[in-house]
Amino acid sequence: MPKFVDAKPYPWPYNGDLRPDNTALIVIDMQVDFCGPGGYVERMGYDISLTRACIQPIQRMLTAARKAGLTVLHTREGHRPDLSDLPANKQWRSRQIGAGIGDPGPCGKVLVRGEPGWEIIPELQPISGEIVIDKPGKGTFYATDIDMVLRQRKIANLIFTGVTTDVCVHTTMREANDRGFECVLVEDCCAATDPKNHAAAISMIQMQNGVFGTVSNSKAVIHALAV
Ligand code: C5J
Repeated sequence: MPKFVDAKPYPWPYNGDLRPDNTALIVIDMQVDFCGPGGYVERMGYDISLTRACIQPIQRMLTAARKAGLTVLHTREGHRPDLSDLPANKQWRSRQIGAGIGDPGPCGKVLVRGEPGWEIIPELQPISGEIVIDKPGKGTFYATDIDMVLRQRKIANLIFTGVTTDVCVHTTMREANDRGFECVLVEDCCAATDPKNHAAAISMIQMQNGVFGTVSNSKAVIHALAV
């Protein structure tokens, strides 16, 4: 019996093959640096109440995904403590806006692995058995083993949540789509540093009858996982 999530522009997944063993929830970069006080995003001058708005919806999604037995993955953007994997232009740009990656701050060195700012926020801590992917870039498929992990588990469908909608979530969704994964972005479980960019990112997914996948909301996804 085919099973779909209500989504726009098309019900997801395209083929109705929605099962716990072929579907993963991915929670992108819900780290102190992106949604905590004194982290990277706040130091750049953005309002973290925007990036924090998706915490409760993600908590609900996590509860539903765990109950349904989905694979759950969490990602963390961050660099090696010696910064040997930090491109010079990325560091330069971050310094121009006052939040130099690798520089000390209230949450330790910005976006550096092992520092307090790099940790996943307490509200969304992974539990035993969940997969954590560390990535040096915006996309989760570049310089990581996520593709191998997903193929080993025979995952076909990916549910996207996290921050920021227009940067790491979008980049990862595009990468996954190019690799043949069937993607849905959960609108209220994602957030950006600028609501206009969040809306634009959603609109970009929905053009061309879902050029990178489709868009749903936590209520619809949770409902589909429960039936
Ligand atoms: C950004 C991210 N926005 N996680 N990273 O720099 O989206």
